[in-house]
Amino acid sequence: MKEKLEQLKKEFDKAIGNSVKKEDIEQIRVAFLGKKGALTSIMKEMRDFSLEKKKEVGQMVNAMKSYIEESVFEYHKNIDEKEIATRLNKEWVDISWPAYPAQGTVHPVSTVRKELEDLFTSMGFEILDGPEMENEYNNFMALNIPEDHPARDTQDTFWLKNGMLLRTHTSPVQIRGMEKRKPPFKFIAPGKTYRNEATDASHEHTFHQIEGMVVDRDISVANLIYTLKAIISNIFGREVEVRLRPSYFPFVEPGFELDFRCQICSGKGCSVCKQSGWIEYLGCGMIHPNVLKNGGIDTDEFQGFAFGGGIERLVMMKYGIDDIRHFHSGDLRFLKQF
Ligand code: FA5
Repeated sequence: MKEKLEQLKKEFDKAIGNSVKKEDIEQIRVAFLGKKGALTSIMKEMRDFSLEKKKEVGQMVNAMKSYIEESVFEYHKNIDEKEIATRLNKEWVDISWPAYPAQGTVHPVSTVRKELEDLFTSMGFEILDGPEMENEYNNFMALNIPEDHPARDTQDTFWLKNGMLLRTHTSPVQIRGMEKRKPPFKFIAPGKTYRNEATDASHEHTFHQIEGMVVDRDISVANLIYTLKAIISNIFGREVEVRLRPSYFPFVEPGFELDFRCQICSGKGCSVCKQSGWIEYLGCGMIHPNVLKNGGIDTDEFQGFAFGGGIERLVMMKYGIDDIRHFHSGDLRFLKQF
């Protein structure tokens, strides 16, 4: 048996020594270790051996098996290394080469959002962030919108299986902001919002809003109007006709809406402004005392104003974009213009 194994080793060494391809090595492995392989046949012969002989021969067979397995592994490794070396000789990377300039462009919504943030911070506002997955309390209840309130119908909601929702507006950040601050304070909260509604030239299911909140002593509607006018004239860098009209939001009293003269049709009427000549841009007003109380604020001493506007609509008016759906289209011809 010992001679047989030595002979097998010689045959194996000869076979593997001549192989240069991985497939050849695999064939050799099967020829020696496979079900019908040479070493496997020797192992079958051991069945009739005495226990003592089995033990003695078994050790030799196992040693031979390990030798073949290790050799196969080494040969595979050598071939891999040779292949890598050949590739490295042919292909090379000059790590001192400068990086290519970025190919993309900044999304127009991000550009205007940044402009808004810079403007507001220059006026002393903090920037707050809030989660897009919100709870019902912050999105509705704490904003004076109980469960059966008709105002919920104006913001069709994506409810989640875990009982939470995708925030329908940035106003829940008002609640989060108040809980962590003592007045006086002023902050903005830009971010993504979601509504389960049909899309058209001026409505998306996913869009951005910017919320603003100012709480201090002696705050009035005049402060609100001044702030909004300052922001709008800076963002456009030109005169844009706006109008403020009374409106209703349960979390402000009195409440208003601010509209732009439609910049797409110069007020003549088009699909974006639904032939009205005006684009609704934001809701605003003096913060309702119930909301301030929900935020733990003493309403005898402090008042405040709040506003929430759609960033896409602002970008549309600024650049004359005639359909809000372009923003999420991923169309490079659109995006490369900015
Ligand atoms: C609100 O979301 C209130 N939270 C705003 C507010 C804040 C009022 C603070 C008072 C005080 P409204 O649903 O009207 O209100 O939305 C505000 C703005 O978001 C709209 O004027 C519009 O510019 C934008 N907007 C609303 N729905 C959409 C939509 N589906 N697609 C694109 N923009 C939208």
